[in-house]
Amino acid sequence: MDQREFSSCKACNEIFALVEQDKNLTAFHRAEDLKPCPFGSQGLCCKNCAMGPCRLSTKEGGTKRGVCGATAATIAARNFARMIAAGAASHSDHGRDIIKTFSMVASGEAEGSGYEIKDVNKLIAVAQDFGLSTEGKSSQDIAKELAPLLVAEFGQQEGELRFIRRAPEKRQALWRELGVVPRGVDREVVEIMHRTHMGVDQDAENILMHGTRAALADGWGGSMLATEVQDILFGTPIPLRGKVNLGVLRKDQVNIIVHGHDPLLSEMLVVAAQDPEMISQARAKGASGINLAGICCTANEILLRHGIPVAGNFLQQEMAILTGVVEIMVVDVQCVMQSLADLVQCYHTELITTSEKAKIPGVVHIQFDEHHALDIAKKIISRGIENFGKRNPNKIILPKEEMDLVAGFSHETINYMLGGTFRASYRPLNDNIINGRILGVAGVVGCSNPRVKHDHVTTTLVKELIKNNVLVVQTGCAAIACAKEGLLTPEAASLAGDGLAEVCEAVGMPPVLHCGSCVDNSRLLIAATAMVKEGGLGDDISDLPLAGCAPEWMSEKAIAIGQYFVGSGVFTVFGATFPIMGCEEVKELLFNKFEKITKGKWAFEPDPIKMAHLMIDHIKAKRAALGIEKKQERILYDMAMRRALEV
Ligand code: BF8
Repeated sequence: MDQREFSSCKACNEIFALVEQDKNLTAFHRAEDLKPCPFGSQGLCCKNCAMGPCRLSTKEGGTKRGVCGATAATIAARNFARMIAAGAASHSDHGRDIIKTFSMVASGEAEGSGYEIKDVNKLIAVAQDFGLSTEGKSSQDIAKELAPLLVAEFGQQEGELRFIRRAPEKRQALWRELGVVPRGVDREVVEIMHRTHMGVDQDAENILMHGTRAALADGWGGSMLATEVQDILFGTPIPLRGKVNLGVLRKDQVNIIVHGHDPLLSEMLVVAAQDPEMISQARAKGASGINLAGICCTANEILLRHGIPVAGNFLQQEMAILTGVVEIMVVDVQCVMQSLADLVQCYHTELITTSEKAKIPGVVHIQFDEHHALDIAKKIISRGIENFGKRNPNKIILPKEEMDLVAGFSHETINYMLGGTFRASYRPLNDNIINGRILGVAGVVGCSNPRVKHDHVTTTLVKELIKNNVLVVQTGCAAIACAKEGLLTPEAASLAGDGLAEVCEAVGMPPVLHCGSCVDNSRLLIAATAMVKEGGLGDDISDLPLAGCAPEWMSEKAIAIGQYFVGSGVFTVFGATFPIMGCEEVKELLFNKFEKITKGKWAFEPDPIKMAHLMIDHIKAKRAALGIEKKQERILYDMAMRRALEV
């Protein structure tokens, strides 16, 4: 394939135009060379015991059972559930690390480490959710009482997670009726691993119902805890301007890239990169300054809170090294390609791992320690400064592409943005949906995947949605894809349908709202709940004119997210590929039967325009069910009409 077909990102194409095609160069090239296994990709390969691996066939006369007798449905459901387990574990273990640091701050152990409580209001709100009285207590005292309760959520053996009570009452009742109210994520994930062990749960629906429970333990548990406590420690995002794409790297500065998911170290790198002493060290080496930029969700975290530029999304981690101007790439956990270790060998770039959970052979490891976070951040930046002079000028390919964006739409911000400072609420959003200016809301999230044209699927879909007056909320790498296309600017309202454009112009907001990293999909659950609670759009998340999708997904975390949205009553469409397509029975369960059970369901559609219209049709059906299918013209009431309203 022509390399230009790999991506619709202009910066990536600038690099492809200048590098030799080499089958090992990037994930794009390796994906061309390495075709997916036809059994595994359809969910039909079971390697859960040593009698196999067993590969079942969809073909007439092909193998229909594994050595133990397991059917395609059992195998596909087990594989799917294990993806949920891995995804939920990843988000939630990230959350646990954040809470470990919060506990340190609470106990006073963090003195001098650089961490503190930044959002006292959120601390109080979360403490109250946990039943603590906060009246007259200092934030330190509240944090001290709250910390052990937060830690206990992960390992809770019986009962219900606290944040479940944030969901609409009707949803909670349905979960209780179905027996899927989650306990601690540790327990739910362990139970998935048990159930999917050889010879345990062999009923596909039963396996997937437990998968739902574990996914809910992530969305309404581990991920939500991560988001809320990150906001407490680092501040709740508010809209700010930023820049995105490889053009944010600077030829005359020391470029430090943070990559991964955990903001604990990157928050301190933000502080260290602004330290006058570090800047003068950089100047002494001939650089004009220190330029911190991000890749993947760590990028989203520090973009949303500090406006730090984003160098790119998942498939741009290798591209960033290929620019030849990155002094250090510092990584923590998740979505870090092992190929980086080889790639940096050809450049002056130093790759540094920092988590004991995520080491790469042959790569420098500087262990992160919360107690000395700022010192470690400075040490890493000093190494970058030392590296600045080692660039090979012949290897520099620095694309000019960079784009402005607005990010930072937390649930709290949406409240103020649409409701105003004096009457913060979701009323104006609901009203604009009811009157038809906004058709509905779509969550467009997830990764980039070299099996499809990079960024193209996501951006084509989002343009079609906003053209049809669907307000788009985003997280993760999908948000970065749209940011690169300029869709996260207020000016993008010109691409929206008349109704959505009118609302965006009145408020000064983009038609596509960047709500954060992948763990921040929990913000979307809270926003959907706020819409229900505001009134006028039904009494459950499943009543809302709302749909979700991950057009270019690739990670197990995306499956966990998808399942907690489906389990929360949301119609959720995935593109690229779907891991159970070889099994009709599991397809029927996820694509149809789940709608009767959880009132949410999955769909698979790789074509972006068709995907957009599946979502739009769903939104229209929900509007019809609510009786708001027709756009209502604004009526100016005269006094007689007002009197008639009195009851
Ligand atoms: O957690 S969107 S590629 S970076 S998995 Fe990874 Fe996917 Fe990006 Fe963030 Ni989410």
